[in-house]
Amino acid sequence: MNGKDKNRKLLDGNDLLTAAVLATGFISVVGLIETYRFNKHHSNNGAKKETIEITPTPETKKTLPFKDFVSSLEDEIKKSTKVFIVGHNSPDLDAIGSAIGLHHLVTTYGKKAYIVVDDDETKIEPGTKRIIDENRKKYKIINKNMCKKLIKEEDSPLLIMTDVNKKDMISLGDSLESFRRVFIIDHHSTNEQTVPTKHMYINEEESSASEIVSKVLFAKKIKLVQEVANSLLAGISLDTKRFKQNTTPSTHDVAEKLIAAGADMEYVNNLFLQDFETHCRIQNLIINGTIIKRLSESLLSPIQASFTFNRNNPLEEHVPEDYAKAADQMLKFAGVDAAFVLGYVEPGVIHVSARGNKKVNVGKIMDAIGGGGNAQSAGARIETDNISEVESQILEKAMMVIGSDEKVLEEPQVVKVKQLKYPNK
Ligand SMILES: [Mn+2]
Repeated sequence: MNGKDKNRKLLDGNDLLTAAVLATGFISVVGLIETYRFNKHHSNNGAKKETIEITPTPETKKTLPFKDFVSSLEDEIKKSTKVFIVGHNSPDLDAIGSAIGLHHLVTTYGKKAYIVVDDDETKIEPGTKRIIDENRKKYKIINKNMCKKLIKEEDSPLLIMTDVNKKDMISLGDSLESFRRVFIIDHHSTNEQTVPTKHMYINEEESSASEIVSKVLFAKKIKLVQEVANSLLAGISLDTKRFKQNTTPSTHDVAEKLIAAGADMEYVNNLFLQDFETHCRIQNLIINGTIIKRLSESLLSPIQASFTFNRNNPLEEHVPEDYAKAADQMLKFAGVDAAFVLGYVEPGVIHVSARGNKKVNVGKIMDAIGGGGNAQSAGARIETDNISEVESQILEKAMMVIGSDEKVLEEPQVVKVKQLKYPNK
């Protein structure tokens, strides 16, 4: 190993890569520093079984036992007239699903609740967008400006953060002092960006924020309505990759109760259908500009990487999620050990999504061009007008990183992907 083998930087979670990473469900592995963990899952009936082991961290990073959290949340809701609920930026089904569940909780106590979503809605995932559109009126989904106006009229509003615990990942990060209290419900690890509050329930053993909120509603024996049950089930489905990972017996128990309360599995499944337009956009990107380059010659097998950008229309802009999805797809092909997809997200700003298998540490490669991430999933954001130059840079760094223990070829061998020709009228 050579001197370039320095420690990789961890992303702090507020850049575009995070948005892309969030969209592809990799949040748990990027830039999150684990500081403490629960010993055991809490039990649903509130029996105080768990012992919480916490490394010396500030007082405010302590998470409350579930039962204590629920009763303090209940007390504070009762004292409030307006409660605001916010999930992470670039909301997904878990952020919005758990927020709708919390809205239902608050209104059950006869209080007003608002869900704050301040994102460009054209960039929100279609399933999440559908839930927002269908529930906007009844569940009072408002933007940050509207929220600020409402806060002004209020003496002591309450804020509940869900599916997020960090200040730089919410739209209200700069308005926290306007709230009397901040509550946090989350299943992600904490770090120095975590909002300091005594009122937090963070359990990384839970599948999702929606699972936690469901347990709060069940603990309070609150009757659900169909759209609440649907939204919560959608959140759990997303974060468990449809019950394929991160599930515990209690996750299935909660899902069963949500279905009994009226959740419609077919409705939830439909939220995951891939949007045809998105599919075409991503295939178009891949078809119009993918080349496969051999990076090194190994005795057993060569290492190859795919490089994708729209070579027919290099200035074309996409949302970062498109690049992330394209890179995920390219890595599924035999003979592709690393995939780099790049393109503009706005004029003069290029986003790179990188994915690697065990042979290629794309985190190191992205680090070398000023980005970051982990070994198998990383990215970068570069201000430039020269996309070909970025591609050459990545190629050069990739060969350097791989070449540290491989014999590097003088000239990379290029395999061109045949372009499809559509008849022009
Ligand atoms: Mn989540």
